[in-house]
Amino acid sequence: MSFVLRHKPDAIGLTLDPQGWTSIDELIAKSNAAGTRLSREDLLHVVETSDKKRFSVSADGLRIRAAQGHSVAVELGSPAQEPPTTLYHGTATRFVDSILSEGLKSQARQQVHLSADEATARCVGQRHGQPVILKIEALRMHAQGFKFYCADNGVWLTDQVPPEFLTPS
Ligand code: HQG
Repeated sequence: MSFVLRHKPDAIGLTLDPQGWTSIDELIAKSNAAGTRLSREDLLHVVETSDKKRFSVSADGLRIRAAQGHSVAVELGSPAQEPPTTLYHGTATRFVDSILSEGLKSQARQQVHLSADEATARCVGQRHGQPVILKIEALRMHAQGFKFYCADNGVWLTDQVPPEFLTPS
């Protein structure tokens, strides 16, 4: 579901609307047609048990989208918000020199992903290797005009973090 809803909807002939939503019935039908068995119960089970609440279902129960993490262009539609004073980014030791010199970039995703707490950032960083937590002066960035968005699941998103707002913790 992450692969299709974040990165490659066309792999099963699916289209996402500009906000990343797609029909649940269509996702199920196209997934099964492409050889990955998926029932409505399976889908709802994934939505309910995803540890990071990766997927949102629309209020009418008809549509689904990934809450964040997209590499395809989507406008999640949440308004820019004032962030907490500090946000955190978990990465791996081998990326730190580059990040401290050129800042945090969104790489293959649409935006840089930031966590509200250090424990979550550590989990994110561990996916890449020996984790390092970077502290981001988010409120100071906001005061200087950088925009922050909070995804449906509480992950904070911004376009980039210049090095002057970053410190290793
Ligand atoms: C690094 C997961 C060198 C960045 C997580 C990261 C998150 C740089 C990697 C979500 C750099 C990109 C996103 C620079 C950034 N030089 N390296 N200038 N700027 N990087 O996977 O934040 O489990 O695209 O530090 O929990 O790790 O999939 O981003 O290490 O919420 O739901 O480039 O994905 O969620 O890696 O993870 P990613 P991320 P899910």
